[in-house]
Amino acid sequence: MKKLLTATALATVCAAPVFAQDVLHVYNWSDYIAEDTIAQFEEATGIKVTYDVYDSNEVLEAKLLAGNSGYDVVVPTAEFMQRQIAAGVYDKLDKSKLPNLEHMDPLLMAAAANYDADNAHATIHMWGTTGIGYNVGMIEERLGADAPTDSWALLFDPANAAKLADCGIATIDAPTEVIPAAMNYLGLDPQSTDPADFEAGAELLMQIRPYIRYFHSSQVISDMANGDVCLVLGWSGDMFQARDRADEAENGITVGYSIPREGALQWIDMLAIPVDAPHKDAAHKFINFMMDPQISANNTNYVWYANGNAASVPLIDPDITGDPGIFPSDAAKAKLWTAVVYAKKTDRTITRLWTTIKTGQ
Ligand code: N2P
Repeated sequence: MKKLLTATALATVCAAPVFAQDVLHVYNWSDYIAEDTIAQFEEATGIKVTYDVYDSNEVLEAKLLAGNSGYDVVVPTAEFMQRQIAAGVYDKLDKSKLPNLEHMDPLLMAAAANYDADNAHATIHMWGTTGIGYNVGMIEERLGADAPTDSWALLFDPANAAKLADCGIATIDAPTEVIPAAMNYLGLDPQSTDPADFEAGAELLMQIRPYIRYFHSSQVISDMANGDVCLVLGWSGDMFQARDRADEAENGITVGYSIPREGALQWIDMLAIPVDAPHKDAAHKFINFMMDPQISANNTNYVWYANGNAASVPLIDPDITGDPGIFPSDAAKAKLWTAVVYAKKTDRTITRLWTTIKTGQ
């Protein structure tokens, strides 16, 4: 009997660490990974993944700041991440467990290091732009063949928005991306933190507010693909996913995406490990797996976003590497701006204005 007890106790002790590393909780943006990546990771490592999604940095931030989210890997946008690092939300990466870091693009990692010195806390998942998705046929019907589909004027000129209201205008629910876009159209600095500039951007948004059908960051993909909306202020890859879905459905809808000629926000989304993550070893395995060139290319080929992995580029579909909406020309790149890390006070201004815009009063 005594022997048996000892054996059981021993088994418990030995089994515990194995079980502790056996699962992984990932919290990622919706529509942001190839459909078979998780299954491939589970098969390669024996780790069982619980996978949840969100579509807003604000939602992710609230969970992380509350603590004990239970998540092991999360995907914050870099400027949000910088603030979260300062708040002590993330653990440093153990780079000895991430040999695939060698495949990352040094220039993009340097850009990310502006938000996280030495890339100590995170690596890149994907990057993209916040621009204009549109239904080619519906826009042409209402505004003619020379509709300004390459300009913010398509949306922000109230005369255009009024004519497109019936086919449906939507925007992502991302105030720190949408209000600066309006500022950019007005000729103001989209990186400004002057409250008067945010007020001006919000005022412009209020002018087109009667023509906006809704504010939602993930619904816009299927609605654009189905022709339920015709104009979206949205994320590059999501609009390409909409185009892909429409093409596959052969529903006669052609979706376009443009980086407006006035400029657009270029953002970088990161893979990071919360400081209270329960399964840190598995988290490193996952992040390393995501930096495998083939896995990284598979993800890009599925979600239509550029990744940060230099070695994956030759494995990416030429339709994607050749698309100026995903891999912008140098001229377009010169017009892109990066996000500002806002102070609390600025955040409050933005939140207040956004509430006004959304409620329309
Ligand atoms: C994925 C959207 C992620 C882009 N659907 C947000 N930075």
